[in-house]
Amino acid sequence: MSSDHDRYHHRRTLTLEQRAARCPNPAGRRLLEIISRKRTNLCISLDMTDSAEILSTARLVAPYVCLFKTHVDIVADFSQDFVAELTAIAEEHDVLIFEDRKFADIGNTARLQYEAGMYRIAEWSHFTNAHVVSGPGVVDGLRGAAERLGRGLLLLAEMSSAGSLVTGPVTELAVELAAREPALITGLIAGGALLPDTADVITMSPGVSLAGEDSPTARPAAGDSFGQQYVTPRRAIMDRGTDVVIVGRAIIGAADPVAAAKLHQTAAWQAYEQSVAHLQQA
Ligand code: 5BU
Repeated sequence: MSSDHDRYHHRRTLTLEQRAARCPNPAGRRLLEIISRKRTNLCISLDMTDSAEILSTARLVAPYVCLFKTHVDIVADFSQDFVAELTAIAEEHDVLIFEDRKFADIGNTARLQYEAGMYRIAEWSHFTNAHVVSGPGVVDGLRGAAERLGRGLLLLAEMSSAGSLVTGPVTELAVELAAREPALITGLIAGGALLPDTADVITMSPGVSLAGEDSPTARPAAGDSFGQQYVTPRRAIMDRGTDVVIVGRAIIGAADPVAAAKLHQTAAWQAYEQSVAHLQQA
């Protein structure tokens, strides 16, 4: 546990509501407002390959989440109608959309992948993310559409998978770029907060499940057969200072996804409230 505290900024000096008021990125501000209003810092990862299934699950879990995370390139019957329907559900339930595209090419190619092709991600996704392995140019490629449309960019600073090489200088570059330009780079994808909360950078963490490795009921160590590693919402939020937990199969793969969404929402929100309790007393 002490290594979590050494690595991550787990101690909060601001509530998420206070951070909304000062957030320099329009999508980030909206997200922090939604989180505070709906009392949910849970992002659902809608990793299904059938559009009807994604839409029906999105409808069911929408009241309990702040963000729908998509991988549109796995949708077998992708269409702009699908996107329009997902957007309508999101608007009705006060949810934003995050296409987990993980751009990783040179800036000009990333720009085309973001704006063009059959997906036209920039047009509908409030957030998208990028690796910085190719250098800072990828951010400049995404900048034009992001600034024009008020989108938020998230940089990958850490990954949840075993043996990840998103470490060392890659992590450092992502953190440096986010710290320098929070009006464009709304956040970091990481196991926990790599910057203090006054940096106006939102941290989102995948690899979260109530059956995470620190759960008393996890037997044996939680994960999947492809190297995914899980921690509980409590560890990600309280010990590692993350803001938003990203949960996929622990909800969409559950026998009752609505019940699982409620359980994850409650656990994540309670952990957040506990992590700011000292501020409200002060
Ligand atoms: P899961 O079903 O909760 O394991 O899904 C996790 C989701 O988060 C899935 O869509 C991944 O692509 C995504 N993810 C991740 O698991 N780990 C990472 O480091 C990053 C993204 Br970045």
